Amino acid sequence: MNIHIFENETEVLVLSVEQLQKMAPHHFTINERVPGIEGRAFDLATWYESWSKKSTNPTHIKVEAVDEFQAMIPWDELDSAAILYEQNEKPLKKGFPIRLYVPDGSSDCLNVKSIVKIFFIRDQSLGNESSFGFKNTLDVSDLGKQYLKKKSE
Ligand SMILES: Nc1nc2c(c(=O)[nH]1)N[C@H]1C(S)=C(S)[C@@H](COP(=O)(O)O)O[C@H]1N2
Ligand SMILES: [Mo]
Repeated sequence: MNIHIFENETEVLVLSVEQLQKMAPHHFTINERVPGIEGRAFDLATWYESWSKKSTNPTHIKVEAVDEFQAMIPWDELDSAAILYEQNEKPLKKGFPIRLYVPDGSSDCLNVKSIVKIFFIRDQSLGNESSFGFKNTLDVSDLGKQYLKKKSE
């Protein structure tokens, strides 16, 4: 199962889990950031920075899962965000192909399992609140809700 990477709404990369994690400069065991969870993870922000070579950061990321659960998260909440990709040296049993953890996030609900799309978004108007939920039925931030609705029309 591949991971699709977008800049705003433009698909720019399609990667296997192996390709994705090999690009990442900073790996660690996830329990350094999320006590009680085991496995190997990489830092999301430095993955983006080392790949994109852009001088400024996105304003938000949006992640979308196989089951159409999604989350939109302001960049400022992602300081310790990590992508879990391996447990016991094997692919994830729960959350395959990859799972996001957002230790500085506003809710555990942002720890999206089974991510297949990551959007790096530059749009200040999306505001400072994170949002999550199933596609088209988001229940947290009105701004995020409007944005996702607009994009799905
Ligand atoms: N793909 C996907 N990820 C998801 C969800 C979901 O329904 N689908 N639920 C979220 C919510 S609301 C919570 S509280 C956590 C629960 O994580 P857990 O299954 O490890 O307890 O996963 C989040 N990640
Ligand atoms: Mo949740």
